[in-house]
Amino acid sequence: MSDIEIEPYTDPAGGWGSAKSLVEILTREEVPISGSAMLLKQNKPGGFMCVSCAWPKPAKPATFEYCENGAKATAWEQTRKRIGPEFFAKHTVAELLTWTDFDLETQGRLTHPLRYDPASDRYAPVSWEEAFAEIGRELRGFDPKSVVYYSSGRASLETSYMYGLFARLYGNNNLPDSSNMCHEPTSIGLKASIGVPVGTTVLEDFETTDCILFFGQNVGSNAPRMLHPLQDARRRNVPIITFNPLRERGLERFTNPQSPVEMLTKSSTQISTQYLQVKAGGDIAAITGMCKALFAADRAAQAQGRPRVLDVAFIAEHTHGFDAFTAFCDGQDWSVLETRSGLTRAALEDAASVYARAKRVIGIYGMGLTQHRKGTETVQMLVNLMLLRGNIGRAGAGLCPVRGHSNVQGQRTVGISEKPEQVPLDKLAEMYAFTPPREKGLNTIEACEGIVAGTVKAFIGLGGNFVRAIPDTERMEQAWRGMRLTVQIATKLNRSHLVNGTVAYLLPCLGRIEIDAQASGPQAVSMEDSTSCFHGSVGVTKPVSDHVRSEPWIVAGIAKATLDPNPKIDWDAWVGDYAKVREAIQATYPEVFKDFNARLFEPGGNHKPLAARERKWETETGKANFVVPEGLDEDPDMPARHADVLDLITLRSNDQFNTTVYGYHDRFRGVKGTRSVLFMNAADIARLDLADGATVDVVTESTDQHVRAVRGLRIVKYNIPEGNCAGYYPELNVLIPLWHHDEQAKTPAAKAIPVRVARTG
Ligand SMILES: Nc1nc2c(c(=O)[nH]1)N[C@H]1C(S)=C(S)[C@@H](COP(=O)(O)OP(=O)(O)OC[C@H]3O[C@@H](n4cnc5c(=O)[nH]c(N)nc54)[C@H](O)[C@@H]3O)O[C@H]1N2
Ligand SMILES: Nc1nc2c(c(=O)[nH]1)N[C@H]1C(S)=C(S)[C@@H](COP(=O)(O)OP(=O)(O)OC[C@H]3O[C@@H](n4cnc5c(=O)[nH]c(N)nc54)[C@H](O)[C@@H]3O)O[C@H]1N2
Ligand SMILES: [Mo]
Repeated sequence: MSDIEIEPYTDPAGGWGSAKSLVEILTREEVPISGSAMLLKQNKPGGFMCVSCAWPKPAKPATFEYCENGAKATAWEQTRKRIGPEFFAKHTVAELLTWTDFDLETQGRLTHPLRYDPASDRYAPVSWEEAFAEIGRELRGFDPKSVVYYSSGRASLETSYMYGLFARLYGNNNLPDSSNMCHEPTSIGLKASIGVPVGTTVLEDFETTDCILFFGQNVGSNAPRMLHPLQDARRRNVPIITFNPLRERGLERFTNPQSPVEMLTKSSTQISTQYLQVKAGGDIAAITGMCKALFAADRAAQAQGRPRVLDVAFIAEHTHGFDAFTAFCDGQDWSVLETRSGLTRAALEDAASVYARAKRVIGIYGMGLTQHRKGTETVQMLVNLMLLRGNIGRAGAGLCPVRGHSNVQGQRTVGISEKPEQVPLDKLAEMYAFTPPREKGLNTIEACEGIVAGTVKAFIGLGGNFVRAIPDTERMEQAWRGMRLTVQIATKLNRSHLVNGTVAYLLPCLGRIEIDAQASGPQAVSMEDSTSCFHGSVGVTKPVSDHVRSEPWIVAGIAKATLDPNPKIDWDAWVGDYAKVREAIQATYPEVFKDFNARLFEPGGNHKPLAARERKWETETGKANFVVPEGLDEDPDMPARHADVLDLITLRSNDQFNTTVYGYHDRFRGVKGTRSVLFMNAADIARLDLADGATVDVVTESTDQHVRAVRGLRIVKYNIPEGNCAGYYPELNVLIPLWHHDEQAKTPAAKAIPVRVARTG
């Protein structure tokens, strides 16, 4: 770790800072810059799909269709560094548990299958045959309901289909996914509101939109390629109204690092035309304010005989619940809306009038809306706003939830779901001649509750870093060790591999960028992007070691060792030729995956049909539903709170991918050399008698008896609303109570955690 430097960053997102940061990581991971020819194949038909975010891959890609953080993810996976048996012989698990997330992953790629040896407290090499035999023997001994099959959102459609099928053949729907911690409020909220569980926009919609609303997504760090369509939209003078408690650099200014002219002239584009620093959890109030302003403008227009502001024809033909929603908005008091949102009436009226002038509006959002106690309602509130002017189901308009992992949406599409009703179980029963379990499975929070209660006894992880990503780290780590079996399929070492069950395996797999050679030759895999387009992906580099295996091969290996043979499933044939898995996927979902193999490399991807795009509403009412929120309160069960309690936002730096910490430089926020910081508003610092740069402890304000604390954070005075503070995930996950989740989707409410801050000591 280098010395700590904290100073505000004034350059735009992208630009020279991005180019420099990229060279740094390629050098550190010993990926030759010339070898970055690899990067030229990123996100191109016939090349590999980025392992970072899920932003769509354009049909006409740029020469360099990657961003700083996508290239970092590539370098991180394709590092020359390796950790083999010698490393594990040298370090006990107890010792490794004292290392940081960065130190663990930066050791390099896992090269051998490993089994935990309790006697020496070390991981030791084991053959694949022995590993599968013991895992199979163990799995056969459990009640199927007590086993959890987690996926982290990166594995391909092919692997995911096999994995989901395996869990059901085994006898449960316990298929939690990182999506449970991420966009589950989208899956639930949008399905109930408009009949599809995903966004309704595609990349082309950005070319014709004339207004963008941007809620709670940090584009500069977490989906930087999206800055290109945003920059194009700004060049057409499209207003972008941003709602975010923090002034994020990428939402302010952007220099395209791939434009020589912009780089040489140091020119940049202003991204947001209005920047509304809403309070954490204040979006329901903010959107209610905008709706209220629209209703008022509509009534004024009617009174004066001008054209209506609301799209009354759309509302009448296509929606349900309009009157109740009108009554809800009419019943809200402006002063309460101002307090709850932290925004002025004038600012909200202004935003509403820009929205009302636009014919085609896109609503973009990320974790700032979903990771709340009322996450699902907040997403539905954005839908309500869009419905008022018919902004769903036509070109240039719609909803754009920015998904996280590169195939998280796709995993749901092919059956990774704890909700049996989302899976064509009858079809699976017919195809594979078995009786699929019908009982609802465990989602992430329920799996955690089961682990605490001792009812979950085994955990299989297809990627990810579950123990680090979930809330209540300390409690969960303790409970975790009570499990009998933990199996982790992974590329790099992380903390979840060290907090292990009695019998523990760590199985190294190929990354997507590597050549995956099977019986029929090199294989392609596929994924679904944020805009519901499927893309093929082909590995281009030599595998990191002769002992690593592909994810489909590993899943098949565990399945064969665990299940009785099924004459309808030839796991080996699937592994030998992934095109056969795609045929099975197509047979299971004929409409979604029509001509799947033939269309695998279609430029821009193969878009799946979405009823809402055609204004067909597959909801209970057969209409698009206005959904009235229960109230404006972010946290329904906190008792009247003391003025000293702040709402803590946990978020990502520009130098990480989720729990993968690439380094200690959050360039855009001006923090270098440390992640132990707490961003605070100057007025709060003064009121609580603290000081910029002071060291503080943060303690969760909770209604239960557990003490949750993080000690020794350094205060960074920051432009953030009074009453809010912010710091980094996953280090602060210890502060989130397990029960602090969205009421409907059970997504951990990582964006507004009530805490107290006090000087250390
Ligand atoms: N480089 C990189 N790319 C990534 C990831 C990564 O870690 N690194 N992670 C991937 C994954 S899995 C995901 S889910 C996405 C995550 O991408 P984001 O959705 O951008 O997630 P966060 O970094 O958590 O930031 C959320 C943003 O919401 C704002 N915010 C917080 N609370 C509120 C609120 O109450 N209201 C509003 N309006 N805004 C709020 C924060 O200030 C922050 O700018 O990115 C994906 N892409
Ligand atoms: N406080 C707080 N908590 C959060 C969030 C937050 O904003 N705040 N965000 C939540 C969100 S949105 C998400 S998506 C989750 C993320 O939770 P996860 O998806 O579980 O975590 P990741 O950090 O993405 O997982 C990283 C690990 O994946 C493994 N890996 C990488 N590539 C591959 C691969 O190709 N195959 C396999 N098998 N393994 C691979 C590596 O071993 C690496 O260490 O965290 C959630 N937790
Ligand atoms: Mo995510």
